[in-house]
Amino acid sequence: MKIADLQRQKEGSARMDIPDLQEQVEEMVHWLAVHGADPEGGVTRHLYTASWTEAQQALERKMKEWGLETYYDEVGNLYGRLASSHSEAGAIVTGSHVDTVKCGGKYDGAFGIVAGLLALRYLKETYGPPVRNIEVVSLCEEEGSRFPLTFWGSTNVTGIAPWDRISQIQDAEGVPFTEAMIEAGFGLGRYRNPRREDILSFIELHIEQGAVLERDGTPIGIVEQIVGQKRYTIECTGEANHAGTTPMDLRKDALRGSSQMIVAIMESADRAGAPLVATVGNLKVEPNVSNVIPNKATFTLDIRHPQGDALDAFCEEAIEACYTIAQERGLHIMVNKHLDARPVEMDASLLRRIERICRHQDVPYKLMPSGAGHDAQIMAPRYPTSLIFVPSRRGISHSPEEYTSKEDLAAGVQVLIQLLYELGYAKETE
Ligand code: HGY
Ligand code: MN
Ligand code: MN
Repeated sequence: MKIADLQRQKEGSARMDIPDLQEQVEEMVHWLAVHGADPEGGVTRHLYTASWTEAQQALERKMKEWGLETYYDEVGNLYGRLASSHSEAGAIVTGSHVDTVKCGGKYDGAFGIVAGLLALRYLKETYGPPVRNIEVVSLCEEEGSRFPLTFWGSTNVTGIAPWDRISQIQDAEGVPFTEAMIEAGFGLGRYRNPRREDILSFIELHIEQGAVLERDGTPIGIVEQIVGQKRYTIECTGEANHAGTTPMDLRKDALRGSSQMIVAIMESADRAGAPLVATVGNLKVEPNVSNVIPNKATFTLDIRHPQGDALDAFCEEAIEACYTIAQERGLHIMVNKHLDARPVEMDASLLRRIERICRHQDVPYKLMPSGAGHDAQIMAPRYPTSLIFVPSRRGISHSPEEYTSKEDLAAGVQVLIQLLYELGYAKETE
């Protein structure tokens, strides 16, 4: 062990001296972003697509190059393991999701994976085999951007994935989920069962995707709680007809009905006020022709709130309003709920440990909630879990404008390294 590190250990955990860490992190983020670079800007790396496969394969090569054991599970989660000297030891896992939204940023998900890679390389080179296995995971899917299904990676790790639903879902081009999974080489029984019973802690390092840390000039956010979120797809069916010859009172206009539903939900969200948020991110109109009254309109609904009962009450009222409007307008609606992620607290003792590390490293931090959903909220009910934020410039995310400075990226990696060191190498962790 390097003298400097012995010294560091004695005084408590100051920052590790890792030459050009800032440049390494920034380089790795750009290196991964190449896979899925979208001509329209940003990164589009959807589950089981070619760019997704390229990214996983590039990460696997990097993990091997840095001396980690690598393996996939049956749905395409990719792990790099720094093996313990005690084979029966459990695993400290860090990482995030490799998929992105359409024309997303370089950092969302990806930063947590490359940070984990850099942390494991440093720990391996500096301390050798840990007491407990330490792993970095590139989770296959979190965003729900290609298929109406989210957290596919982490829900498989925790054993709650909706396998009963996947045979009925397809992407916007009509590609069935199962076909896409098999095409990417998964779901064929070739890899290990994704369910993990041996995870001792899950640590996710992620960009904030909000403007609080930047506004406060604070480099590290330690998340106390992640909001609950529900996602629906609402399909309205009316009657196609001639735009010129159909009197207004004889129409079954699916787009007019949907628009009324969307306005009703948004006005109800305005009345509910913060911290509730409601978003309609996708609206599809059929036949989508200027002189035909739409016979079908399908829209998505994303509702979030830190309290479970408030979230449930708002959603119940919103869906009720949709049925009432449909009835008034002679429309038929189908409501498909495809996500119900409960609000979840992060692990208190990990949170205290991260506070201590920030104080020792003399890095300002802020305890805060997360308005964005994360794999950590799926892991938290099953394993001690923590979520650590670094600032997002102007709070922008899910956009090519997403950016975090290399100084802030490196500060996050420093905290992660120390946390993994304490959890993975200390003889006893409290
Ligand atoms: O939508 C979210 O909250 C996350 O970025 N997937
Ligand atoms: Mn994310
Ligand atoms: Mn995201």
